[in-house]
Amino acid sequence: MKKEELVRKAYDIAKERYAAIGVNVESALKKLQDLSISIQCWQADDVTGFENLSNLGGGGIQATGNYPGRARNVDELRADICKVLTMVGGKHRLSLHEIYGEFGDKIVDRDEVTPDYFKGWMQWAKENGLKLDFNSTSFGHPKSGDLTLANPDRAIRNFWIEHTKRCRWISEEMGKFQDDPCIMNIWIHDGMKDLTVNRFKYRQILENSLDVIFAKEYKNMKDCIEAKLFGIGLESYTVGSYDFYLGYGAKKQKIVTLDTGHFHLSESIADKISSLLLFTPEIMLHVSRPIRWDSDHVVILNDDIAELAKEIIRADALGQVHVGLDFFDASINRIGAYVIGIRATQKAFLQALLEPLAKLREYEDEGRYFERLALLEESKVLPWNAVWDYFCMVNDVPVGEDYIAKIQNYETDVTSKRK
Ligand code: RNT
Ligand code: ZN
Repeated sequence: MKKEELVRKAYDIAKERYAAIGVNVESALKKLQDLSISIQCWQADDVTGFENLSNLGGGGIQATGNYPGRARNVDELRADICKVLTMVGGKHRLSLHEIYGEFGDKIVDRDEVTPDYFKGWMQWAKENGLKLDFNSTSFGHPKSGDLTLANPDRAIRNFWIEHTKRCRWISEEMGKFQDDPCIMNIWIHDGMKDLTVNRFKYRQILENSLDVIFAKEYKNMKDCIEAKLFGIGLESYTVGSYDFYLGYGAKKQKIVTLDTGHFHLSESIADKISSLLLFTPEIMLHVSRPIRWDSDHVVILNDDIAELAKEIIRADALGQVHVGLDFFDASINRIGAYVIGIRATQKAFLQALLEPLAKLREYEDEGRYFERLALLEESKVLPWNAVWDYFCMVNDVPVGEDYIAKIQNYETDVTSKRK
């Protein structure tokens, strides 16, 4: 039997099987089709960017590995993203950092950046059916140091305030251009390596800096603030901790970004969804895979992401959650890393969308906890994979492991030639 026929047959059977437990497969597929994932541009080049500033230092993030073929310029990055898009179904977004502007040979410092450097990106995104999201960049710069927006030194602080304001302006222009809000994330590494006694002071400064940055209201962009547990070299104290940003977000109605690598490893990020939704306007996700620490491994379909997707669906919150990715593995084929991570995220949402929720809720309401656990357990092995294959087939992207060969070919023809 031809693969296409097999996929279709398995899908038909799966559909019936799901219908029997009250799950509408077609409506699940429709929702998956509409799920736009914000793809991180920085997996393509190991978070290097295209600035012409010489001294890159500070900031507590780092890609590990030196697999050949990273994108070295805007054109290569775009080509790589286009390749990735041929292997994942659905319409997606691209998340850019400020350091990915089209600066050419110019030296454009971070407090000088304007929307002009992103006009080309906007046009390209439009032509390729992508929407753009944005990030300010406070790491990897001579002025990064240990403190940026929380720096008591007024000159350094103002430099970063100016940078972040300009990033909001760029985001606004992107949002306007694409007629869809650009989601702008602010993550800063500010912290200290060792025992810190002025914790209160730096947090107060950060609050003030954010207030100044957010003073201007925009219509076509949305602000997100991302907390972190610690950074490399900044292990003892993080100014922008989760308590800090959750408090700020709840008070000032800003979106809190949940990076799945930014919490204690036994903490459930899934459990945070239903709390945040009560007190902050929306949620931004940075889906990542921490191994022992915030290692930013490629996302795979594991329990953490499966639970996270389920909590979003159970809270009926797809409309309020922006699903972004944040992993960067420089030790394997980077196109492959993207495709694995995006598809894993989609699989997690598909599983969640196929959960027999009505029945599970009924059991819970009636206090039938054995039945609830049994159905949760059995639904793990319902034929969701047949629905997944079908999704890929109708989206005209590789079914199953068929993408491996495509990525190998791209490596032979393109990325391996980048020296
Ligand atoms: C760092 C944060 C942040 C970055 C990107 C590149 O720990 O997760 O989101 O990974 O902005
Ligand atoms: Zn992140």
